[in-house]
Amino acid sequence: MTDGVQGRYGPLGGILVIIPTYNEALNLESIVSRVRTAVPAADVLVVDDNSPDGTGKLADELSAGDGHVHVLHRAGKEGLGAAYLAGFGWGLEQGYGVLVEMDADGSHRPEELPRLLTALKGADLVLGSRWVPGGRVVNWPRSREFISRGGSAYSRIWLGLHLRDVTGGYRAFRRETLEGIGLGNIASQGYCFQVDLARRVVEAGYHVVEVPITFVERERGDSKMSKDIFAEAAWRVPAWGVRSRMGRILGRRHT
Ligand SMILES: Nc1nc2c(ncn2[C@@H]2O[C@H](COP(=O)(O)OP(=O)(O)OP(=O)(O)O)[C@@H](O)[C@H]2O)c(=O)[nH]1
Ligand SMILES: [Mg+2]
Repeated sequence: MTDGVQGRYGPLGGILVIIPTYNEALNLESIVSRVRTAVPAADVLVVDDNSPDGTGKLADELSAGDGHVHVLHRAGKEGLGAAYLAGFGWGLEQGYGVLVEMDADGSHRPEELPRLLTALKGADLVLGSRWVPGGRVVNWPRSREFISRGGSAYSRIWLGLHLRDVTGGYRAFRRETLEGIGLGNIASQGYCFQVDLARRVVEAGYHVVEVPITFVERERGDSKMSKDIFAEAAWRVPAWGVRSRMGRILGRRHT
């Protein structure tokens, strides 16, 4: 446990690793088997948005061969955020104590998951972080690193967050944290979804720990990054910042 929080955190409970997929047939088998090897006690939930490349069928085959692997099929592509919300809903309903976010493309190395889980023993949320000492990215052009660091800085400034990696998607939540922030009114999708969750967790007063990770650029399959995902972050983040500052000013007037 980390300093000052002894006794605050209960045991972790069952672990569910949620992997959203859209056209990840080239990556799925490898990532699932790496998770199962790295943390044999963890279950995996693949959330597939009816991928045209047959990822969903492949997920079913993996599930048929391993009782720790589950699949949630969704009718069509609705974005990363919607897929995670469906996965969180499923996992909370099934009673898991820890819900992990992980990309299917190998960028989030399952071998680092034990370190995230150890940190979660003394935290409400653990962020796998590229931008704390010890964290790094492999095979990223400088331009991509610039955009990612810039996105975190943008979110930090607008939202007053103290976190270094606000947009990353390798995370471990205690179930109480997800229940506490309420998932009902989240509409954000791509990077924005990750920023949205982080700011809600911080605003609710939960303890967040950043653990350094080595983020490896995808080797196979296509990125789902798009201009829309950037545009969404560009307007939503300032809107949250202004709203939360207004709320604080108005709240102070009443006290
Ligand atoms: N279910 C579902 N999964 C999605 C959707 N969009 C992206 N994903 C998955 O979310 C994860 C992250 O998407 P990526 O395309 O790797 O996005 P990224 O990591 O920002 O971009 P790259 O660095 O270029 O890989 C991957 O596992 C995708 O398959 C979606 O609409 N639905
Ligand atoms: Mg990726």
